[in-house]
Amino acid sequence: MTTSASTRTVRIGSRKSQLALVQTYWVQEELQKHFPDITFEVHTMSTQGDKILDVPLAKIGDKGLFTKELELGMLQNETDLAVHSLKDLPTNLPEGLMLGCVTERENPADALVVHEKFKDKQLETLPEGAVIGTSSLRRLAQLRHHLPHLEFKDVRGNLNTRLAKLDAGEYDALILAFAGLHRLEMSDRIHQVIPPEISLHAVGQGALGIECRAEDNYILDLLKSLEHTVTAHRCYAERAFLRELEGGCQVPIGVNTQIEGEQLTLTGLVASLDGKKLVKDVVSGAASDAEKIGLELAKKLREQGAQEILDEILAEIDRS
Ligand code: DPM
Repeated sequence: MTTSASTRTVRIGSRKSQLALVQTYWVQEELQKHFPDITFEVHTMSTQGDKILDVPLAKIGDKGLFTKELELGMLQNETDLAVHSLKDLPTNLPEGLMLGCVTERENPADALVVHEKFKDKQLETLPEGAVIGTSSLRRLAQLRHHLPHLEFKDVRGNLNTRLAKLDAGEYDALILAFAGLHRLEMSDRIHQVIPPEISLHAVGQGALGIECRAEDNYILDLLKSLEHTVTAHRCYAERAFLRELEGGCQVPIGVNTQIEGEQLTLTGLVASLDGKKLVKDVVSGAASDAEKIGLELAKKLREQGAQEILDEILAEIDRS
C-alpha cells in the first residue's frame, strides 16, 4: 500500500454549539466535495465563552473568548484548521496562526424577534418600556441612541435558550444576528430585518473565518476553494477598522460595507453605552485597498472623538 499527500487526514477544530457545528459541517462538506481523496475529520472543543454562561459577555473580557482553545489545538498540531464565526475571531491572531480564508457572507444584518404579543409591532413601534434582550454593547448603544424609550436586559445562552426565555415572557423582544437564525433554519422567527440606519452590524458578521497555521501551504491551498473574494474584501476593510480602533469584539462598534464593481464603501460608527454620543462616517476606495479604507475610517472617527468614547467604555467595564 502506498500513502501519498492526497490520502492525508485533515483535522477541523470546532466549538460544540449547535450553530458552530452547522457551520463546521458545512465547511467539512464543501472541502470534501472539492477534495474527495482527503479525509476531513471534525474535532470539537469547549471554549471559555461556552463555559461561562452567567456573566455578561462584556465583563469576561474579549480576547479570544470563543477561539483560544481552538487556536491552541492548531498550535499543538492536534488540528489543522478551525472554523469560526468571523465576528468572534479577534483582529490580532496569535503568532503562528493566520486567517486562511473568508467564506461567502450571509445577510450580515441584525434581526428582531418578538414575543407573540407584539407580533403587530415593529422595532420602531414597540411601546415605552418594552424589554429588549441583548448582551451586545453594540446593539445596546445603537438602540438606546435611536429608541431611548425602550428597556434593555442582558441575555446569554445559545439561540434556543434565548428564544425560550423570550417565549416565556422574560423579554418582549430579542435582537439576534440574521445569519445565525438563518443557518439554524429558524428564519421564521425573524420578525424584522433591522435597517442599517438603526443598527450597523458587527465586524465580520454573517461570514465564516477559517483559521490555520501561518504558512501551512497545504491547508492554505485547500482553503482557497472556499474563499469568497467580495466577502473577503468587505471583511478585511471592517477588520482593519476595528483593529485600528483597538476595539475587542465586545465594544459598541458597528459597520456596513457595500461593493459596487471595484468600489468598496465602508461605513463605521462608535457609540457610548448610554447611546448619547455616536460618531459615524464613511470612506470609499478600491476594493483591493480594503485594509487602507478601514484604517482611514478609523483615523477619521478618531478625529471626531471615537477614542475618548472607547476609553470611557473600557473604564466603565473595569469598574462594574
Ligand atoms: C459577538 C457579539 C455577539 C456574538 C457582539 C455583537 C452577540 C452577543 C449577543 C462578537 N459575538 O454582535 O455586537 O447578542 O448576546 C455570535 C452570534 C453569531 C456569531 C449570534 C448573534 C452568529 C452570526 C454570525 C455571538 N457570534 O450575534 O446573534 O455568524 O455572524
